[in-house]
Amino acid sequence: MTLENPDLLSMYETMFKIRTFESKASELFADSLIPGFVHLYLGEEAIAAGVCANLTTRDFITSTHRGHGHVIAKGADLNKMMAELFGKQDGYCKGKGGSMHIADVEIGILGANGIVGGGQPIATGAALACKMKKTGGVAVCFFGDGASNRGTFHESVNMASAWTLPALYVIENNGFGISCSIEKASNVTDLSVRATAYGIPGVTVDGNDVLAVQEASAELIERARKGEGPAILECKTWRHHGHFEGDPGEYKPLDKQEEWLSKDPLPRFRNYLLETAKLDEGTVKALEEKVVAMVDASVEFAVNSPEPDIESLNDHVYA
Ligand SMILES: Cc1ncc(C[n+]2csc(CCOP(=O)(O)OP(=O)(O)O)c2C)c(N)n1
Repeated sequence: MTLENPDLLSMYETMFKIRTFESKASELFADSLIPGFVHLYLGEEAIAAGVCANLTTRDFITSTHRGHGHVIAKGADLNKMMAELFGKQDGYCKGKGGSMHIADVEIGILGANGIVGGGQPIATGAALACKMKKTGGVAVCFFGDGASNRGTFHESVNMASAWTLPALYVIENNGFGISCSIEKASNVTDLSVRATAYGIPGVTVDGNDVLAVQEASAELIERARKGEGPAILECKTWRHHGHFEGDPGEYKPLDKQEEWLSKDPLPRFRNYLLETAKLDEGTVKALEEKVVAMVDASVEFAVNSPEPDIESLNDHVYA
């Protein structure tokens, strides 16, 4: 499928929104304005943007501890996200969940998740619901290479395959589970080969190439929608920062870090827009300025939001 310029620009907007929101979060965390843990998606933006370009509100996603990119790409509200990061009353979880618990069920965001692999059975259940209710929706499950070694991965993919569920399992292979390299954790080069064990398609793409991600996921999502069952998409990528903010990431080999920085998905796609899609620089710059203003506004919203009332400490915590 050839994308028209408005769709290309919209994917770039998503990527730039993630980059700007997270760069700001990194600064604010360093200034001690954001409490708790923050795991950034910087460098991996093309995956969420490329996959979610094929989804609508009837579709579901599950996310991870590194979830800002997924939820932004699925349409989450930046104000409510930033307020949640600040631990403020107007955040998605009224300030009680933080970065790893952002959810918006109305638009199909079934939650970031602090449990590695926790989204896999949830997405499988959502896919089963789509099938039983005949909504035509699909469930996309994002997770890392580390999570692809959990039992929940194998159980979920096997069930989805046996029941021909409309699910897509997206492995974001950034080379590390915390500081443990994928080479130490697995004996296969392309994690998508695991699909063979479940009799479903498995595809590996360059996760820093948003067009490759969009194209491969469009095909796998379309076949899931048509009732042809689940698939695995492995996107090879690299996280620019450490595992969490504050981790210097010294275990990342410098030559690899440099090689991947040269394949940064944002300038790469920006160049494509200007040179191949022939968009004019003014249009792209105007969009970038709009996004920067949105992110700045989200910080102002979060700063001005009240702290949660101490009386509400136990509200909405237990169901
Ligand atoms: C069930 C479980 N085990 C261990 C952890 C601790 N932990 C947090 S993130 C992480 C690594 C995850 O690696 P990966 O799935 O590759 O995602 P990435 O951080 O690279 O995006 C681990 C082991 C956890 N949160 N949950």
